[in-house]
Amino acid sequence: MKVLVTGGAGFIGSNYIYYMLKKYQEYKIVCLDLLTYAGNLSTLRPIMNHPNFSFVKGDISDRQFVNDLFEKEQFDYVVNFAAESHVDRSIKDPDIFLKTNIIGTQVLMEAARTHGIVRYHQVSTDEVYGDLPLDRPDLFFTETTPIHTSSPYSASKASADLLIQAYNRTFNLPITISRCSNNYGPYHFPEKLIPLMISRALNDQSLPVYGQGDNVRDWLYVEDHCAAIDLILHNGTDGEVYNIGGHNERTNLEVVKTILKELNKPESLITFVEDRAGHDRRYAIDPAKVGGELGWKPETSFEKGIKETIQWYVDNQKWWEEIINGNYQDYYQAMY
Ligand code: NAD
Ligand code: TDX
Repeated sequence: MKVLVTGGAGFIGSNYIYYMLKKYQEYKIVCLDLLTYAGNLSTLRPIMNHPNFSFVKGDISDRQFVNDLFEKEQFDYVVNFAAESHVDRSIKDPDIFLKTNIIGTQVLMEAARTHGIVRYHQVSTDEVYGDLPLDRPDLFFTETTPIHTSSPYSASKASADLLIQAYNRTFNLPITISRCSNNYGPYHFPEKLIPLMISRALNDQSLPVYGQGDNVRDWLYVEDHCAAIDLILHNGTDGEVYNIGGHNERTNLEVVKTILKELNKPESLITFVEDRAGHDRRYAIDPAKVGGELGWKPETSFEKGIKETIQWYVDNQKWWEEIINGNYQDYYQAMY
């Protein structure tokens, strides 16, 4: 089997490639990544010479390029992680989100339709459902929760999901979609909450918490997400959406305090800053479908996962320092 993994130089895509190479010794994995600010080849360095792995630099929204790649490689599976993924950037500069997340997805599906494929899997997000109130802990996102997006990022991901469902219905393209909650773990780009707070705390810098820090996210260790995608790719039902989450809700302030405690740093580093525009209050996934139909359940508790993640950032300081000292720094200065 030959699998195209797009966005594999990013956070979840790279973890997925490591997961797949370990699990399926007979699979060929081709990573297609544009290496935007968020893509980092050093993440894939240990497998660059792996006999079952190859890397191609390119843009998923480049029709000719993608078509030529499909023609040459004859993929069995496509797993699309490639995206502009940061909500704050989508508020500042939405255009690229439409190009990559919507057009890029359509270009991949067109190529899959033209060349034939066993399955196209879209890595989507719980953000397509909007948010839940803070005072209704009994409510969860299910696969039938209406799409109700808040940010240009989530609207672009929802648009892609709708296009994929249209390609399934109209062209019989074999697809599945997964909508996962917030991931954390190794190789997470240090603009997102958990790696940002760990890297800044290690440097004794202030930790910018939006609003009052009471927004709630449902955190899942990245390897558990990878395992769920693998199950859906191979055993999921054509045309179906699967929610993925581990019932692990925390306020942002709780997460930041956990990181500070683990690193033995003072809570005085916390700085409350202006809230994110349109800030979603609470995400919470009901994972009953993927659990019931495919037998998936998360393996890593938050207590274990966050400890290991913090240790990874302590042990791999060079990885994130290179990012922070590079182009990312200009963006970071403009934001705060
Ligand atoms: P990331 O930003 O870390 O990685 C995105 C990768 O896509 C990067 O390597 C980047 O270079 C690449 N890319 C961007 N534009 C491209 C283009 N035009 N062509 C080819 N490659 C391109 O993102 P992530 O956090 O790993 O998220 C991966 C996917 O999972 C995204 O689709 C995101 O919407 C989804 N998702 C993320 C989370 C989360 O918590 N991080 C949760 C649910 C779903
Ligand atoms: O500096 C910060 N301070 C802060 O309080 C940052 C970067 C974030 N936050 C808050 C905003 C959110 O409530 O922390 C929470 C998490 O923020 P992000 O890490 O930006 O993630 P989120 O907006 O929840 O989106 C993430 O989960 C869903 C991913 O980035 C998306 O790609 C995924 O689809």
